[in-house]
Amino acid sequence: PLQLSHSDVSLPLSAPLSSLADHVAHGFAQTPKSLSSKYFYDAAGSRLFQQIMALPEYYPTRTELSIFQAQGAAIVQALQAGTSAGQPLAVVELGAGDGLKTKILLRELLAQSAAFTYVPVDISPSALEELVASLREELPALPTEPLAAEYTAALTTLAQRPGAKAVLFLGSNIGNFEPDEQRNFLQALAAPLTAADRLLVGFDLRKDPRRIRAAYDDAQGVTAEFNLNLLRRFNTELGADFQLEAWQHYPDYDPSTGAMRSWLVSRRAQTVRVAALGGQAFDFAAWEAIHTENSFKFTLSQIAELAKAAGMRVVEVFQDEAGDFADVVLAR
Ligand code: AVI
Repeated sequence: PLQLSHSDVSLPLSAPLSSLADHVAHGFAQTPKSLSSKYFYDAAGSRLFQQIMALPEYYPTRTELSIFQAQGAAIVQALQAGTSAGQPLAVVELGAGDGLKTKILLRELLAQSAAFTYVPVDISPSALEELVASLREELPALPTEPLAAEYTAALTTLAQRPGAKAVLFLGSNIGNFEPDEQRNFLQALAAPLTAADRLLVGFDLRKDPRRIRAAYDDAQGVTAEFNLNLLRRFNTELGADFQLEAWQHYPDYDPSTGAMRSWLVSRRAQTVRVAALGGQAFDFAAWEAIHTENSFKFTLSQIAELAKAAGMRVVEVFQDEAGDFADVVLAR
């Protein structure tokens, strides 16, 4: 396999990330033009997302953190409830990022003297390298097997790995999928699990629509930079000639469906060429919008329905006092 190395950390890359150029050609052929939010996370995008998580408007990260701080012991117990004492556990986390919240659960697992291996999976090799380096400092006794890969590769890892598993899918990452993709993905996640295994999924809940919208339209403009970074990435990696000042970040929340969507809006009529696609030209009308991200918000009954549709049951729901966010333990 490919090896990425950075200081003393080297990570196996399970497969090359699917081609960015193909994705752009395909996405710009759609109506409306549409790109996958998974491409936000190059090194600069991962850093911007870390800044977003610390913004005053962006409540999900600190709310989930507060749930783990207040109820971490109970969450960790619920994750191990199906396994017999002493049985080694693999804690597989999809989209681990900087692992800030997860470290609370990992410390709790270590304190409960569980024998376990942490398998963080992330699309961003740079974010994962930082996570592994920080774990070596902070939790040196913890066996860690990082995987720089997309979620689908994580499913293969899950299927191939024997023994008890706890799968973490935190931060409302699930909201970045369309509803049918949410169900299909949960179903695929459940398939390699046994009745003893547990899945912990973080869901951002419906709330004051203005608070939700503000979380994606912060006053400092970090989220705008994060969205625009996608175009910057195309310029650097694909030799595209996007003029960043000709684009505007536009977030839009629909309280009737819980769909928080982000767009990049063209401020004028313009043509963009992409060298990696043989200089192919793409026309954008004035105020035409490219869809770049979904961040769905959920109700508790929607979560129960989603679990059921994916062939899983809700074992326990952990929430903050205000009911802003839910961490839900699921089992087959
Ligand atoms: C990673 N994901 C759950 C974040 C979200 O809230 O959808 C990404 C994000 N996009 C803009 N702000 C944060």
